[in-house]
Amino acid sequence: MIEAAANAGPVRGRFITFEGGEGSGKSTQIKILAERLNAAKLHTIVTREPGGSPGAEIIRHLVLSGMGKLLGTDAETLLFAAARDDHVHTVIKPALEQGVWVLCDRFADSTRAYQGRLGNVLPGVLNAMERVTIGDLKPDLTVILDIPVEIGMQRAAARRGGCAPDRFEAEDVAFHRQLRDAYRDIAASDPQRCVVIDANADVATVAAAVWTALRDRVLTANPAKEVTRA
Ligand code: Z5A
Repeated sequence: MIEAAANAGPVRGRFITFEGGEGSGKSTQIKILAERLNAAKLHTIVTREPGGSPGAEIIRHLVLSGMGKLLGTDAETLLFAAARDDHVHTVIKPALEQGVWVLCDRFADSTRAYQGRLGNVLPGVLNAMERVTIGDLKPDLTVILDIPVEIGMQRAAARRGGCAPDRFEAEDVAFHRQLRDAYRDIAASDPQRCVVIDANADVATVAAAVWTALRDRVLTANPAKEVTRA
């Protein structure tokens, strides 16, 4: 018994991803949730995709500048995958293994929505990339912030001020409508992992809904998991 306890690994941190359309409030809500978890003494880090590690941040710059688009959708998807591979292996997995909670602004569902649904990259290609980059790493919870496209775009434009839109912000309303549908479909296909939250409400109301989802689906529903090493 004592020997078993001595051999037990640390408790794995939890992996929570935030997804949604442009201006849906992911960054705002992640910050609030991280403060709340850290205040509750659950060591929490915030990260993002594309990016989150030094190598992946270089790729982020490349992709959001529009350079990736010039290479074609498949090659652009490979850039997102390369960024994710570095981020997962140098930041996310090490943190989880140390018991740290990881809140990530966008993850693999963004590739499914943007490159898969909107870019028509084949599911087989996306599956193969996921096998390499994330393996069996699955978020404990994915919060999908759902907002009418026009409101999300207005929020993003207001925040941008006079700055030029990036590669994806520059897409039209029809693109962003399809994106919203893609996220709803992802949520419907994996209801255990995903929760859709109405983001067309004030910040505090959305934060309360996020907290309720986390409490019900992660804090009380899943017992602590020990780190398993391959
Ligand atoms: N992408 C991809 O194609 N494939 C992939 O695999 C991955 C990503 C991982 C990254 O963009 C782009 O890369 C993204 C998809 C693509 N394209 N887009 N568009 P990014 O990281 O630069 O940006 P983003 O992820 O799209 O997020 P965002 O548009 O910057 O917004 P947000 O984080 O969801 O929202 P926010 O910054 O918290 O809020 C936006 C503004 O609204 C801000 O002024 C807030 O103060 C305000 N706000 C927030 N909440 C509220 C409420 N409740 N009421 C009123 N106002 C609010």
